[in-house]
Amino acid sequence: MGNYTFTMVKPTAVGNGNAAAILNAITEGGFKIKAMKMLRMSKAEAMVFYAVHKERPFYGELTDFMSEGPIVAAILEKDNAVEDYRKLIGATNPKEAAEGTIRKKFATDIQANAVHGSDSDENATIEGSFFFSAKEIF
Ligand code: FUP
Repeated sequence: MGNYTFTMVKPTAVGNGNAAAILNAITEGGFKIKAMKMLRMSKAEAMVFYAVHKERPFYGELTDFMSEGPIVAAILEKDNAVEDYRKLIGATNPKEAAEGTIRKKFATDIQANAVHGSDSDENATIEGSFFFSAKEIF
């Protein structure tokens, strides 16, 4: 069990002014912020980040969406971080997300689902390194 996960507050949630409320829910959920930045991904960067989904029918739309405005990227620390964070955010489709989860509260649909959360320790490391250099992680 790893102690780190990686998250992004997605463009719609940032655009709706919900980034601070989401970060508050994350820290209230027991996660420490080890690294954080606001940036806009290029389409090319989004295509690299989501390369695991390149055969999926939603790949084009997803990478357009993720590059249409700024995101907040962060590395989070907690015991059992990956699993606990996925519990805090809820199911990918907000219609299936449990009451009280971040996606239930802030997501509009399966694409604009408010936040990303890594699905494994290995991907948490890969995704964190995509956005942060060693001197940006505390
Ligand atoms: P999650 O790990 O919960 O973020 O979900 P997935 O890895 O299954 O999906 C990655 C992203 O693809 C989701 F955040 C939203 C997007 N997606 C769609 O846009 N349509 C779909 O049908 C499924 C996922």
